[in-house]
Amino acid sequence: MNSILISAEVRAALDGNKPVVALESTIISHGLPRPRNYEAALEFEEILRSIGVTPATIAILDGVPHIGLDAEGVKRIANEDLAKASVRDIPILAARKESGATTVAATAHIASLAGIRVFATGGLGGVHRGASSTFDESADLSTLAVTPITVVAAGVKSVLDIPATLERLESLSVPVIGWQTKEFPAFWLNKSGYQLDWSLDTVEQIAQVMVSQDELGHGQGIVIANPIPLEKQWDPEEHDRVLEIAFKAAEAAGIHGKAVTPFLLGFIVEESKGKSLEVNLDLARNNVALAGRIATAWAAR
Ligand code: PSU
Ligand code: MN
Repeated sequence: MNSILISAEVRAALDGNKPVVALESTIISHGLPRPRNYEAALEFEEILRSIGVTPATIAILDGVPHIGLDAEGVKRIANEDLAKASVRDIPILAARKESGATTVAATAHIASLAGIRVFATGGLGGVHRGASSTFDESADLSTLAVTPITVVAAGVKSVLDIPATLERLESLSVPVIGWQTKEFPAFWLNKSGYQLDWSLDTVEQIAQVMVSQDELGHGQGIVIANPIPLEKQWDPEEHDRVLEIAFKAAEAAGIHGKAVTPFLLGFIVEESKGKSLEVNLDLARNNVALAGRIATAWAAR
């Protein structure tokens, strides 16, 4: 494929049937503040390398979708003001030779074009509150309906409509499997109050479901819902307090559409005096580590 640049490291791992985990760049460029975002990008990659898994951080640089970034590429996604790119933006950025940080949807799509089967993120995009009138639903959901990749996420942020997101994943035939739990997590919080149909306890079982889905599914993805450990979650009362004022601030500032998520995240980090950021980093590390283990089980089967 000439239109995609796969790094030598990722190419070698894929050709050798070694474990590979895709990582998104929007979480780095829009989801985490500088300079922690740069440290986090390096740290997520290091977590994978330390367990023998090849990281494949994905971004569009000067029109070329990159799978696996060099040191310069990681610096660019952390420090440049990149556009947030979803699936529909990829061909346009390519034609215009522009750069973009890939969302879960765009990362999953590009990763799967290269045959990568496991992907770690923080939280999945989902159905926004008020979507029944705004129709604001992340393309992460519709993309997972047609993209055979296993995404490890700590659920969706509680700024979204969690039950509506779960309903949409059901409509789209995307299985949501709790990692050692039957309760869907709420990103910063270990529990959301919403139950799942399925829970798995070992990475080998997840790899086996991936095999079965390849045989019996129609090319959709799988969501592995991985709660942040209870002792590391954000204090639920503080969480509720900060979210309430974050929504009011977004409304007062007239923020709409795809600007809402980055605005709320930034506001919440400030209002929580950095606590939400620490929790965000912890849950992302937790997801990267589990994704690494799933990719290892997948490569070994
Ligand atoms: N959740 C986070 N941090 C993020 C995002 C989600 O905790 O940065 C990003 C992801 O890249 C996700 C995107 O794919 O937001 C969803 O945005 P939208 O709702 O505009 O599709
Ligand atoms: Mn949207």
